[in-house]
Amino acid sequence: MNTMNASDLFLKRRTELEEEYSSLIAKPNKPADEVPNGIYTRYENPVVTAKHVPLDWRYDFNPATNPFMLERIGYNAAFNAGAIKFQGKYILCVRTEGNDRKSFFAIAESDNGIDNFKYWDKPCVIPQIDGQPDTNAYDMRLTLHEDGWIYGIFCTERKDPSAAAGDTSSAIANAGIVRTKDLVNFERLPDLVSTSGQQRNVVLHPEFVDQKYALYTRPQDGFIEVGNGGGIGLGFVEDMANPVVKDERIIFGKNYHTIYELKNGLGPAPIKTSEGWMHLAHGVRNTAAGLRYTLYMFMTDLNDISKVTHVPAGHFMAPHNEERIGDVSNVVFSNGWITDDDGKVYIYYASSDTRMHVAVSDIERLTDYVINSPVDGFTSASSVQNIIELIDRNKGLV
Ligand code: M1P
Repeated sequence: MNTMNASDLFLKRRTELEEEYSSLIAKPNKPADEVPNGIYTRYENPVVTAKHVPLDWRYDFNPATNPFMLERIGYNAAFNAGAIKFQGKYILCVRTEGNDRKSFFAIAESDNGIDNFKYWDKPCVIPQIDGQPDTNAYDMRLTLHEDGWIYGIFCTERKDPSAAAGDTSSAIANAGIVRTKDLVNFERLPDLVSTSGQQRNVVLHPEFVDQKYALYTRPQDGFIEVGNGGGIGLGFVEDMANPVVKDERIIFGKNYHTIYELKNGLGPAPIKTSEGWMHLAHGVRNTAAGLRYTLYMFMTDLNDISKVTHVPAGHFMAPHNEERIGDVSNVVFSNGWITDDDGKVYIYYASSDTRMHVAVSDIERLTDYVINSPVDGFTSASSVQNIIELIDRNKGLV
């Protein structure tokens, strides 16, 4: 017979929850147990998950108002995080999604970039535009711009005002913009104005280009359907307080029978290297089992950021083992990476719209990968040719 009284039960449950939470946050991470491909090393444990959401965001700790110690607010996922090194800490601006399907931003920090990520005390408060609240906000890219501000560009989604009566799912996606100096106080700027029907995956370039702000865009015709858009665009804005994109044009489009056949969108802001601007992006293709999102890399010219100079064939990273399963399965997506002064690169990526992971590499090997991997010849025969050239070199035949 259970002799525990209500207060003992409450305390027991609270203790169990706190112990489980503390051990999750303190859990060390280590390189995954597999021989890496040499380009990057995946780490074993996800770095942020819905279970990392602090307990006081979930439970009412007052036994008088929550005698059964029930979870009052549930969280479904923690994914697609922007990233930045700030005051010596590895910072993720995590797309945190409640059970109510609303995404919001919350900062999690770690001392070493690979484990012990801990959410800050409260989620980010993003000021709203009068009369146009964001119904859902997600996928923030953080860019420390040379003007001194940290900009956050995110997707703001609202119901399509022209949706037919009874249509409760058509939406309009655009780029929302905030800037901050401390990642706590955010100044909301007007949403991006562009000629495209919708925008997602908009990213600010960290340097001025001809005294203008340069923005990578991903114009698309509809919320899901990219139509004639769906590639990586580049446009310019004179003043971020009046963000009207001019001269937007696609610098890297979609291509038949590639990993970016259906959609092609930039990930985080590019990294400047001696060889060019290094980019991480996601490509989407369709399959009988639904869309498949993989990551790939490319490089643009240091002096002309619209000029794509190198694109290794195929994906750089694809969903692997348990990464394949989640709310939207068969997806890897990245909108954040951090470079240390010694050249180490922390690639933060989400799997299947559910959890965050890290893979570690460095500028030198990523540059080698981007510059020296064979390019896509867009046919099976040219892929075979790439393989034969490699074999012949290995056999000393050329
Ligand atoms: O579900 C996969 C991804 O779908 C969208 O990305 P994109 O606009 O490139 O297709 C976004 O909703 C993204 O958050 C999500 O991970």
